[in-house]
Amino acid sequence: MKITSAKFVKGVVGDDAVLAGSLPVVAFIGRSNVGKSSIINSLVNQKALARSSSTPGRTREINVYLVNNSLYLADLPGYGFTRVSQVAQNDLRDLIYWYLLDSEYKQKKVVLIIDAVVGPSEDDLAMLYSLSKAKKSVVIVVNKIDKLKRSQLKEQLEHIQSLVGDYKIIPYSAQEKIGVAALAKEILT
Ligand SMILES: Nc1nc2c(ncn2[C@@H]2O[C@H](COP(=O)(O)OP(=O)(O)OP(=O)(O)O)[C@@H](O)[C@H]2O)c(=O)[nH]1
Ligand SMILES: [Mg+2]
Repeated sequence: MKITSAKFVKGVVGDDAVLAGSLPVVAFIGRSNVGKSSIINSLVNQKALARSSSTPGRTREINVYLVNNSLYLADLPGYGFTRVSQVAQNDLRDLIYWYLLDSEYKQKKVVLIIDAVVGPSEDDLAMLYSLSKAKKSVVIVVNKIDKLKRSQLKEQLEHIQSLVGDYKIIPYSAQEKIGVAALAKEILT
């Protein structure tokens, strides 16, 4: 199956009918600047559907996109960005944790994105632990693999796999469009 249409629906900061289950939702989470928005753009093959910015921490809402008139993609704010105020960071964390863990909303899949160069941060591992406790269906995308040499990449993927356990890992580059078909298959089927 392919993504043939995609459009922005709305930005959400709390309870909203769009999240409530009329269509399945795939959520994208990860550190600020890890490439969540770029990955959505690469998946839907549009340059700027999801706002990607050089100003990390700017996304303060859950941005919801409709693909193929049958599935929502939810672009969540990033966590762990230290240059926004502590209060703002806490607000973002509350929104993320509320939507994924405390609310009644279901996700078809949660795509946890990890930076290929940095590897899993403490925040990433804490998030993964919470998601696994909540029995969410998680797939891990390791983004920005274009920044690593082939030999480094192999080593880093093994390292990441050893830290995340049995979860499936998809090596990815939103920039070079590597891994797009694998991720599309994972979230569409
Ligand atoms: N080299 C490389 N850079 C990338 C890749 N994906 C994203 N970037 C860059 O990383 C930066 C952040 O990308 P975004 O997609 O805005 O990241 P985000 O996770 O949505 O960021 P926030 O919304 O601020 O949390 C941008 O400068 C992108 O161009 C990739 O695969 N390779
Ligand atoms: Mg973003």
